[in-house]
Amino acid sequence: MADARAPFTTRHQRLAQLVAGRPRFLLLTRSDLADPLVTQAWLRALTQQGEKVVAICLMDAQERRVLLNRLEEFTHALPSRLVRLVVTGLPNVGKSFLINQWLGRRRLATANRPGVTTAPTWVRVTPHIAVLDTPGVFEPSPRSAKSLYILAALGILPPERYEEEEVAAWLLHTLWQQERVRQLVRERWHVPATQQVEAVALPQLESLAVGRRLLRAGGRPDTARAARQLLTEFRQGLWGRVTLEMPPAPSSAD
Ligand SMILES: Nc1nc2c(ncn2[C@@H]2O[C@H](COP(=O)(O)OP(=O)(O)OP(=O)(O)O)[C@@H](O)[C@H]2O)c(=O)[nH]1
Ligand SMILES: [Mg+2]
Repeated sequence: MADARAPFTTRHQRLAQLVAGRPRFLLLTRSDLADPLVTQAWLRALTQQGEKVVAICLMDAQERRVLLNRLEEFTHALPSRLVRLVVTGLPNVGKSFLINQWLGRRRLATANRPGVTTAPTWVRVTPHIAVLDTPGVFEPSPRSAKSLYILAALGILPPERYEEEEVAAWLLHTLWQQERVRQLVRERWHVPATQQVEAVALPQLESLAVGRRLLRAGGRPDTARAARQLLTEFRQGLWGRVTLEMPPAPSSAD
């Protein structure tokens, strides 16, 4: 499983090698929070690369039913009496949540933060299918500063591994060019459209803190509180449906 808002960065790159030769599905979760047009483009690009891929909002019962029916159809076509599925991916992408929904009860711990599952657990979801829930795993080190910012912004990286102000400033800087996001954030933070907001990230954070009257003693903008609120609201989808990375351009063979 990976996050539809950053399908490249939130995908475990070595997994394809590790499970080579076995059937696998890629689920892009939180599709309700991603830009739908960009998600379509990702699905096309990944399908072209030979992936079996589905974008899904795991909160949507109908979408979950369609997915589970597809998985059941697939496993019933296999010769073995008991099919074992491993659900794997980075932290907080919804692995345990999906398995609970499949079971119809809260068998596994879930929460909207990384690092909830701490040990692999087998769960029998139907007489024919056993599923292994696994703790979210990271690659040994993030590939770049950008990938670290993306993982932090999406709530996949544990909070002790990043500075909230730095990540919120990066997010603002990255998304400020998008008119739709700019308008939403200005409105929510009471920064009038007429007021100049610097394109440089930290002063931007300061303008927003002032807009919401988040001030420290002495009247200085409280950028730490502004950053925390911005990140929380981004993760709740209050900046609109936003995808943080674009798919590769279609190959000429298409
Ligand atoms: N809006 C939205 N929220 C989702 C979606 N999928 C999962 N979530 C939320 O994400 C939370 C995290 O899910 P978990 O199942 O605990 O994540 P996990 O992948 O098991 O995480 P670790 O155990 O840390 O590896 C859930 O509690 C849901 O509230 C989705 O498609 N859309
Ligand atoms: Mg889990």
